[in-house]
Amino acid sequence: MNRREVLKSSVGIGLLGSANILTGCEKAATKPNSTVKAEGPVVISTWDHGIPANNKAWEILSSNGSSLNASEKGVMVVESNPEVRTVGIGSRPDREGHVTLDACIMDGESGKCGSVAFLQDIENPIGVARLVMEQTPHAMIVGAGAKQFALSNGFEETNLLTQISTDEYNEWLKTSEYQPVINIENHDTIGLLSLDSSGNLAGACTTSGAAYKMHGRVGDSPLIGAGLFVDNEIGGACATGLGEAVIRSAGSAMVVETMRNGAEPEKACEMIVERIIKKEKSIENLQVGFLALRKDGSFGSFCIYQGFTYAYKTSTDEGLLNASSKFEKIVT
Ligand code: SD4
Repeated sequence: MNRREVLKSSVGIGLLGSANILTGCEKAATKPNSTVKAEGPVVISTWDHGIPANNKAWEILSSNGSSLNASEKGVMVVESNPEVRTVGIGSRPDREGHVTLDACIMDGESGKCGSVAFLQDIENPIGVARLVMEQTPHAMIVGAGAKQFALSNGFEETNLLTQISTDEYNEWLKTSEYQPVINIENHDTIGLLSLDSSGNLAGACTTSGAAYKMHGRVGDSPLIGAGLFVDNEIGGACATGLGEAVIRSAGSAMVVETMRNGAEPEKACEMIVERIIKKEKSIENLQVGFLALRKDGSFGSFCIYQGFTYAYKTSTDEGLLNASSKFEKIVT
């Protein structure tokens, strides 16, 4: 396919700092103030598949459950859906044909976190990450050790490679080109942040990472501070997009620190996106987006290229937002 990408700065045309509310497929008006104020329990999560994740999380939050449970169970819905091709079962494999998963969870109340990376044959890596947090003295377990830990704790060995992924992989092998296309799939990593009725924050992040990545590659999503960070005093943040750039910037931790220094959630996301743009040599094929949820329930998001969506749910409202972006991206 011959795709030419034309980047157009949106700053001059008033899109910077704005979030479009989408309901279903319908676009609503541009919001004048991009950080959304909300009270009481709140859940936000990345991409369109954030909607079912939020619905599950909301069942827990609305019955005074913990943000930790809400975050874990919310993203599990997406991990267990084989139609989501970038998280859990049904994911695209690496270039050697193996589905390998990364996930982490962080609990604001205890300040603890748990993570797994390069985990194979386990449908719900987020559940394993939670067990790492709660039942081991460690914060992160990877590869065969993580699988062994999961199996010994009752997780079942599951073939995560579906027929459609196998067929696509065989097609991919004909060229073996590794060129991730920004936003094309629109159903990426799920990062979810929640605030419960007790005022505690938690977050979870889970992914199969980049399709056709090198065997053994680990992205930002299982790395506390990169793909996810939660500080119960301030707020939480999570990331989606090219993990290598998020790792290089310690992205989510920096978003939280920027909120600590007084920035509103969306502004904090924007400042770290700007830092990444400045640092990276080329941003032509680089998408990074952050979500941030502050302790007071306000939230926001910012990404490099238009097209990153996120879902939110509060006691008064819910929907899908188009994250504010630095650039409009036109694919011709
Ligand atoms: C990774 N950040 O492994 C993940 C993938 C992702 O949008 O979120 N893509 O790099």
